[in-house]
Amino acid sequence: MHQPLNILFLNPLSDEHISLIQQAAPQSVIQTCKLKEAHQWIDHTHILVAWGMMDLRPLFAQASNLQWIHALSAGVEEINQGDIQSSDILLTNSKGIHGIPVSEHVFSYILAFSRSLPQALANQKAKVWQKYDTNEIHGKTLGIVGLGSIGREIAKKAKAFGMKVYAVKREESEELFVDQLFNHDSVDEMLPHCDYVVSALPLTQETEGYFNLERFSKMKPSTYFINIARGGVAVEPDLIESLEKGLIRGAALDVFEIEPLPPTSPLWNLNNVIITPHLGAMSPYYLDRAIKLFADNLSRFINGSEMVNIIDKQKGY
Ligand code: OXD
Repeated sequence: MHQPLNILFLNPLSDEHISLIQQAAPQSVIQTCKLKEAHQWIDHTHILVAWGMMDLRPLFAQASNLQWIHALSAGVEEINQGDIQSSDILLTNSKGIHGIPVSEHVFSYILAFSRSLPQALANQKAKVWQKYDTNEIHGKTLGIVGLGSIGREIAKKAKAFGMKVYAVKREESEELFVDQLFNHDSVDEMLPHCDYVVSALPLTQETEGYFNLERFSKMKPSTYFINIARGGVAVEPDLIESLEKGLIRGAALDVFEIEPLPPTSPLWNLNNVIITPHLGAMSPYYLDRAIKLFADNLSRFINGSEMVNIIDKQKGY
């Protein structure tokens, strides 16, 4: 490929990031801008790098040279819509770089519940010195629904804590850190045994509403539900009802059907819920990892070798 390759980034880049990309593609011209400014550059753009929650459809009619869209996130559900979904433009994501921060985030929730940290913080605020219930996660059962790179990192850490690990995965595989594998047909056999259930599923047509009242009813009244995937994999009114009726003990939620979570949501007022604003994957090292992955795929794109993280746009992951 000899003509300049125009790469448009809808995110700022450091000098180190730019030089990493230029090492992979010395003939590239890199432009960064905000989504609302992208129309100025899009008609000359060959590769567009964006976030999965950006709706790029308004740009698409002008994107006559576009060959590849890369998402800096794992989720691509906003990008993968309408004409973009039906086009033959390549779509890739940043799967594989989330395991460390998301698994640490999950364990911050699990340990917080187990050691009653929400209670500790409430007491501290009120200057109350009073003992409260504490527990151990050693020997408890963790059910991970969706065993990709994030799920596997959660499983590995769970084993280090001495937990029993169950996981739901579409296909059979040899798993080092999982005691028992289930599939989507047998998930309901797993749920009654879990002390913690972590949702790590991508949001697709098949997984939308996966955790509904029926599934929450299968869990124990002492189970904590954790969602670090996408809000849409759980039916939020069903989750709220399960929390209010005590079908489950609590929930830790990083993702919601509507984000930001509206102030009117009953979830804000439930004292058995921990809410974080969709930052499970965030860390000071996120962009470095994402750019490294992109630069590696860019060399593959230029050399015509097999690229990684290509999204099947019909399946959505
Ligand atoms: C992602 C996320 O999709 O962090 O990357 O939610």
